[in-house]
Amino acid sequence: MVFIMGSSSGKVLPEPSKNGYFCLISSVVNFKKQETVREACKEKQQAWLWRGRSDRGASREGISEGVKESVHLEEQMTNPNAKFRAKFDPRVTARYDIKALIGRGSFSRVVRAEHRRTRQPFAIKLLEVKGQEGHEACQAELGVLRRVNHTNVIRLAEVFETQHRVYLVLELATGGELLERVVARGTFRERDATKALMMVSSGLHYLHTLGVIHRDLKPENLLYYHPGQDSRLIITDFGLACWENKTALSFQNRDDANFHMPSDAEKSRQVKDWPVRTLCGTPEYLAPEMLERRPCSSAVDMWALGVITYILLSGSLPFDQSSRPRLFRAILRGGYSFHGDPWKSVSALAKSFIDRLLTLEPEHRMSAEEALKHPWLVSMAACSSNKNLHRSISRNLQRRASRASSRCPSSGSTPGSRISMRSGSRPNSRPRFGVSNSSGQCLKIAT
Ligand code: PIT
Repeated sequence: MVFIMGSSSGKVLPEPSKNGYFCLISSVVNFKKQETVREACKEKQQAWLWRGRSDRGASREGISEGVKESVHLEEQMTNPNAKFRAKFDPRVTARYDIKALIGRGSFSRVVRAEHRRTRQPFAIKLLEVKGQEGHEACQAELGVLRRVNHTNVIRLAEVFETQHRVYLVLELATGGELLERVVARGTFRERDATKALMMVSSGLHYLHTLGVIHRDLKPENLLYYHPGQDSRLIITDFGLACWENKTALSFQNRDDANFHMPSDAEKSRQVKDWPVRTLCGTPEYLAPEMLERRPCSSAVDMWALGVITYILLSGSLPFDQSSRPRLFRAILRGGYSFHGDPWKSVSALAKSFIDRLLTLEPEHRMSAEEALKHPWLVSMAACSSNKNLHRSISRNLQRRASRASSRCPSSGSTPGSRISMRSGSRPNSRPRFGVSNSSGQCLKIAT
């Protein structure tokens, strides 16, 4: 079996077509969201912003090109953000004030920005679009984002398109990733897990009803809207999303006047074209039917939700083999267990929730609708264990992180897997735990 692996996140990406390599595959975003880091960078940025303004003034006053060039070079050396700022189309910067780089991937950047007139904060994702297939992938992502409107799904405000770049103006989520928050808290109980999972299931139910399969659901793609306790959780990153086959049918029944039917180009990433050739996603979260190249459906997201639930309650991965062939064999066997810490303290209902999601046969796997009705979620774990799982979860996450870095200290990544909480310590850095090959290139792995 041949798999195409790739990108700095270690995602398994769609295979190249016969006529060339698939360039723009997905938005692989490493986020830097910690306020402390922002504060640390602020001083530098403000100096740079100030100089940016004076530069503009200077050029109006007729400073020579040579001087401008050296100012530009100096700017790039002293401020790494200068480089990405230059990538913004004047139409975008006329409307938005670009504040800081908050995430970076192979073919994308995410910045924090402010609408100049309303002062409303946004996130802007810049996608580099290369070639016909890059264009199609981008249109597919856009096609999904244009249609979604739900509290637990990222919202798109507007889009700017140029020949080689697309700028997605998105709502700004500042509350951090799911796992960052778990670690940052002093306590974490089953009840807290159910709160988060209720929101994710609700977002998934909405997406699946619409006919969208996310295909890259993992903790890094679940962001809290704000830092407060009562924040909603948002599903992000639709770089690998596709339309389910049945969508064509469900579209016929839409009477919503605002509903815009996907064009053929947008629907190009429909599962009917993809199941046979395509393997994409992040290895540890891949459903068995994807590995077997069987037709995939929204059930692949539910499998990933099972993996996320397992991580959320234990800080470890259900399928955690150091090599990909072994990992994939474990997934195909459904070889996970509830042994070790803290599973003794976890309720039978919570385990049943995981079992119903990590079910090998997609037809028998719990759907998002069923998940929302599962007694563990419905009761918000009221009858379940009230044990504080925080210490075990943090310890397991930490263990995993140090194992990963000792295996591959230079890149901070392993050929195998890491549970990812994006690095908050360095702007533009790779995920601290995420899955990655060390080169950040696409690999072919034969199993
Ligand atoms: C935020 C804050 C942040 C990242 C994002 C949004 C990115 C979201 C995103 C990424 C995608 C996509 C849709 C949304 O298709 O740190 O508010 O690839």
